[in-house]
Amino acid sequence: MTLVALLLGASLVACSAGAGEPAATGQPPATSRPSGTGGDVRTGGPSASGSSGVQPLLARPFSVTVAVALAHPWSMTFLPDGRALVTQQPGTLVLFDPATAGVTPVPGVPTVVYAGQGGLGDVVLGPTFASDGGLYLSWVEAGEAGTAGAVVGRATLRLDGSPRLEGLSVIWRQEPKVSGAGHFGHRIAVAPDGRTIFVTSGERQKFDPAQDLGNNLGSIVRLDLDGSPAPGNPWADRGGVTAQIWSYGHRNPLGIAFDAAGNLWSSEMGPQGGDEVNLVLPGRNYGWPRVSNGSHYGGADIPDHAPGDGFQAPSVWWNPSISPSSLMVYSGALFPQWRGDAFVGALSGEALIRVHLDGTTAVLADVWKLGRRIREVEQGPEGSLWLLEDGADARILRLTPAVG
Ligand SMILES: [Ca+2]
Ligand SMILES: [Ca+2]
Repeated sequence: MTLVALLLGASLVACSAGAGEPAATGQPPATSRPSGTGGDVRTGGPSASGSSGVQPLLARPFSVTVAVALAHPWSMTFLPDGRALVTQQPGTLVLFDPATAGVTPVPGVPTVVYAGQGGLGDVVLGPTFASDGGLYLSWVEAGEAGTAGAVVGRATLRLDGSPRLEGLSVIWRQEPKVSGAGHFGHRIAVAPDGRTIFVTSGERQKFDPAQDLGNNLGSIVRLDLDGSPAPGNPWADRGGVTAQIWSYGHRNPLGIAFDAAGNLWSSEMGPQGGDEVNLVLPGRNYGWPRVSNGSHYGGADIPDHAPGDGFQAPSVWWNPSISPSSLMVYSGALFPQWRGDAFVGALSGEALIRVHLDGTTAVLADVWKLGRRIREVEQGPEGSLWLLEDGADARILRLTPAVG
């Protein structure tokens, strides 16, 4: 690709997405070096050393098209027919057709607690969706005396006649329900063998529950498709919610995805300067709130991860924070150079971030500043990248290779 083509690609981006940068902000040309945003972003851990191998690019290698405006989108998943389901945090599920930009409400969703970080959350297709229409949704449910907690439900999507959900039933709950409206986590990943699902469960801004195996806050759980604890979990013999837990010591894991080799990765919203990408391994303690490469808001110290401390260190971390909202692993054809890599959406970082995955090693590779808070990254059927912006004036963006 020539320099002219790269610059042309960049100008197309600015026009179509209205992002207004890089030229308007005076920032260095779009794509970052491996060190991220000019050295402010640190990556770490033994696995992240000797990163690079990634050439600096002069412009973004993608063009951005605004597919549709949609308020408060939280999660998106494509159907086999090319349409996509999108959740809206206040409690609406819609069927979006990229061919027409049409948005159709899908009734049958639950009543949700829409407050703070809570509302309607993730939507993912079940392993047998093609034959039975089964899918999983997550949302925040009210408890007694003003408490709340995330739940996961299973339902059937019916596309004969008007699209609708049928047979919604709750299969998993955060326990206990507590006060507050933050750190629900509640993203879902179906295991590659189609026999279990993994759910991220934030620590609800309560800190110590993340170190307590007697609840399922601050953990990643592994469940059978019906929501019961999956056989073979690390603490299966303890029963109760403990039998659900796959890993713990998590703060607010908002992204989770498998790579093609079956490794499980998550992105986690850390405290001040402690955002993470983690390789998720069974029985491991990821350290929150005992250790973090960041500190408490306001600056109070938290010991950093250190070798031999008994806690699983992150594969990649950010200081200052970028607020990772989601994580997906790319497997498409349109960007063959990125196949097998993870993409992270950044809220406060207002960026799309590529993390290069090589086996069980992860290295920060690209940070593309977009000037908008990014709520989720998803892959389209033909291999395009799709972004959900965050907030009331959000848009759904489609990324395709830059012209040239
Ligand atoms: Ca999704
Ligand atoms: Ca620290």
